Amino acid sequence: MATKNHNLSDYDINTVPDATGMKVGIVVAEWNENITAELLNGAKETLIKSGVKTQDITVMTVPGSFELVYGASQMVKADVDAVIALGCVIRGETPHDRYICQGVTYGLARLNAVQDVPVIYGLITTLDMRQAEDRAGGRLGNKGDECAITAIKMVDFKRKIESNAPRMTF
Ligand code: RBF
Repeated sequence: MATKNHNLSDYDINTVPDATGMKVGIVVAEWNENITAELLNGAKETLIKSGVKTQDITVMTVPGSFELVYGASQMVKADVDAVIALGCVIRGETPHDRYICQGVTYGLARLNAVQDVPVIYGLITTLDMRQAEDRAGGRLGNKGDECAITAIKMVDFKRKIESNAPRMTF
C-alpha cells in the first residue's frame, strides 16, 4: 500500500463534520494491550476534540481481535451512531495471525453490509511490534485518531442520506 509517509493523525479539520450529539461505541481488544490502549486514547481524544461528549462514548473490551466481530455486532445494537473496532495483530511464527486478520476483516466488512450502524475498521496488522508502535501514536501517527474521524464522517454521511430520504424514493 502506498502509505510510506502517510501520518494516520493528519486530517483536514475543515472536512470534519460537527460531531455534536453523536454517540460512539468503541470495542477494543486486550491482546497487545500496550498498542490497543494507545489506539483507544487516540480515538477518544479525537472524538472529544471534535465535539463528542465523554458520556456519549461507550467503551467495551474483548479478549482478542478475533472477538471484535462479535463485540461490534453486539455494540451496534446499543444506542450508538457508529462503532469503532480497535485491535492489533502482529505477524507470528505460524499463519495463525493471517486467519485472525481475514476473519476480523471479513466479519467487520460483513457487518457494514448487513446492518445500519457504520462499523469502523481499526485493526492494525503489522510484521512486528515496532511497526505497530509507529501506528499507535508513534512515527506514523495514531490509527485511533483516523478511526475517530472516519466514524464522525460516516455518521454525518448517514444523517445526510436519511435527511434526503424522501427525494431518493422512486
Ligand atoms: N489477538 C490479537 O488481537 N492480536 C494478535 O496478534 C493475536 N495473536 C494470536 C496468536 C495466537 C497463536 C493465538 C492462539 C491467538 C492470538 N490472538 C491475537 C487472540 C485471538 O484474537 C483470539 O482472542 C483467540 O484466538 C481466542 O479466540
